[in-house]
Parts: sequence; structure tokens; C-alpha cells
Amino acid sequence: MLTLYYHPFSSYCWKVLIPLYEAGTPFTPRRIDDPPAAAEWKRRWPIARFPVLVEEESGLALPEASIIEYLDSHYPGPQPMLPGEPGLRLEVRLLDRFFDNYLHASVQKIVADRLRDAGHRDAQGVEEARAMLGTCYAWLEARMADREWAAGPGFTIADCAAAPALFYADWVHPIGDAFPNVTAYRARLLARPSVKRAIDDARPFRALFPGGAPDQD
Ligand SMILES: N[C@@H](CCC(=O)N[C@@H](CS)C(=O)NCC(=O)O)C(=O)O
Repeated sequence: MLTLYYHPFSSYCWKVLIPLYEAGTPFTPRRIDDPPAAAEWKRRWPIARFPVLVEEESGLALPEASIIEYLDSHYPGPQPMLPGEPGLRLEVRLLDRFFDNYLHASVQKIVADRLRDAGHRDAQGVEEARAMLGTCYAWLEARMADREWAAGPGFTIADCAAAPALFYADWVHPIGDAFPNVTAYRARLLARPSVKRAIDDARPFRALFPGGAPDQD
């Protein structure tokens, strides 16, 4: 049995929920806003970032959402989320890194800045994050011209990384008309049942979004 320490509104938690939902893998949800669950979570991963997935039988803790690779080999779903062909595996991992390190990180920078005291805001950092999002949209626009999913023919771990990153990116730095391929890809992701379920589970928490959630999605 798997335990997931998570919060339904957390973007990185969606990245783990999506493959769990895709494969229909059962897990015990433990919300980190519940103090006993939070104490367990921090004991198991003192870095204290979520999600953290734990395989109870072996005691194996799997922090860092990209470690969903493990699910593919140990709790496989109907289709592999990490393809077998070495070149394609590398491409999936590259796209996963792109979505996390440049797109998602820039969204987090903008959101985190809204939580700072007025006197401690980092205007330059936010400006740089916005510039990075623009660069990411442009790169992805060209890439998605003739693709359905981020890497290879099927839905992969790269798309699990893309879904929450693009969902919230559009909230903080609208993708707009200049990037129709990115907009269409985001719409495909949002229509995927596993992604839709994660979005719907998070709906009750939208009032928590720093700066207010936009009236969309
Ligand atoms: N590198 C981590 C990032 C996870 C992450 O940033 N999670 C956020 C929630 S979406 C978090 O833990 N925020 C709490 C904090 O920053 O203190 C991963 O890939 O799982």
C-alpha cells in the first residue's frame, strides 16, 4: 500500500496524483494540513517539500515528484509513463526537467513573491521569472506545432510535469494569443480525465491562491 503526503491544491502533488489516477493505483491520502500527518511527513522527508509518496511495506520514501518513474516499474498502469526506448526515455526526462526547472520554478517564484511582506518583495526576481516564462512559452510553441503530447506519441511523465506547471502558469502569466500551440496543449492536458480529477479535487481550495484565483478553468 502506498501513502501520499500531499495537499490537493499543490501543483507538484498533481504531478504524482495524475499517474496514480491514470493507473488506478490505490493509495492512502495524508493531507499535510493535518498536524499528525505533517509530523509524519517531516520525519520521513526533513526537507519538508511535498508530495512524498511512501511504500509502506518496504518503508521506501519517494520524495520529489519526478520519482513517479518508480510507479511505472512497480505499479504499472495500462500504458508506460516512461517509454522503454532509450532515446525516447531521455527526451521524456529532458521535457520533465524543462517543465519543472524553468516553467514550474518560475510560477513558484511569482506566487511565492505574493506571499512576502510588502517590504520584502523581489521585483527583479519576478521580472526574471516572467521573462523565463515567455522564453518557455516560445520554445514550447515551436515544439508543440506537430505534437499531441510533450515527448513521443503517448502521455508520459513529461505530460504529468506539464499539466500543473501550465495550469498555474496561465494564471500568473497568461499564455495569450501569441502561443496557440501551447494553449491547445494546455487544453488537451486539462481535458485528460486524470488531470481533470486533480483539478476538480482542488477546486474547494481556490480561495487560498495568493493574489486570488482568476475566473477560469
Ligand atoms: N522539487 C520538489 C518540489 C516540490 C514543491 O516545491 N512542493 C511545494 C508544494 S507545490 C512545497 O513543498 N511547498 C512548501 C514550501 O516551499 O515550503 C518536487 O519535485 O517534488
